[in-house]
Amino acid sequence: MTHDVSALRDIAVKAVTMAGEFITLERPTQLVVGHKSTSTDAVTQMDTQAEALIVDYLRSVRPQDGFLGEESGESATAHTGVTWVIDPIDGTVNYVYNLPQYAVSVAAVSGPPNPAEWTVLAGAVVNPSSAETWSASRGGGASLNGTALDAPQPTSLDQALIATGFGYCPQQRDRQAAVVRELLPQVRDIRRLGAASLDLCLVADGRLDGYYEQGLGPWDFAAGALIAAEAGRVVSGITEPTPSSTGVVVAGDPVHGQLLKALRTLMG
Ligand code: LIP
Repeated sequence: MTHDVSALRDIAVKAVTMAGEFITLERPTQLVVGHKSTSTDAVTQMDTQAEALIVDYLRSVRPQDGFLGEESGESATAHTGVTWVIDPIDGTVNYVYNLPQYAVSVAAVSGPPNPAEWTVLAGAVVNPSSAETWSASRGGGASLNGTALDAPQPTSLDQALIATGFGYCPQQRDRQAAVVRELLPQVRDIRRLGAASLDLCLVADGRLDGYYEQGLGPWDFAAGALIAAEAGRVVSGITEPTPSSTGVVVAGDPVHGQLLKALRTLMG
């Protein structure tokens, strides 16, 4: 089945734009903060309301598609073969603290709704705080606010600015801290910005030289991984060829290979 990836890209841009406006303009004075996997894994009423808004919009324009949302899970069979992968607020902790580094991420994928089997067709990520929207379509390139992305990249890991992130489980964070402690002397510097989709987009547009993380949800990286790939970056897992919850690694060539080798050595 062929898909109009350009049309899907436009829909993804409209979805993130609408939800980005909602979570900023309708932000209540008092956020109701709940928790999911651990006491620090925050979720607010804006996460769930923004996801519902996105699903309502997508259903209005693509009524036969499937959905996989961070907050509502998998719903609706993809009669068209297309599933929308939605993170209504990526960087929820930053959103709760009103730190301007959170995003809305929406991707359209074909095939089974899991990263090991799907093909990402189109995606969009918005940072409403900075009014920046990244988007891409498969084979159609990537852009930031409509300008094509083609940023140069460093050629060695020791000159690379690398971003990463940490999970919500203390035992996982302990292991992740051990890796970043050993990686730090090998790179220019480390950044921990708090939203995977934005980390991926910043690698795509050259404001980061690489990013890796373990323990992400598929909604965290579905759109950003396509945007980075269409911007000419190398996108992979750590132990697996494709991004998954076990790991995501994104950088330009040859830094990607150097970073992946260092991570595999450190993670054993
Ligand atoms: C976040 C990711 C981030 C990771 C955080 C959290 P959320 O997603 O975008 O990269 O380090 O721990 O998982 O929970 O804000 O949607």
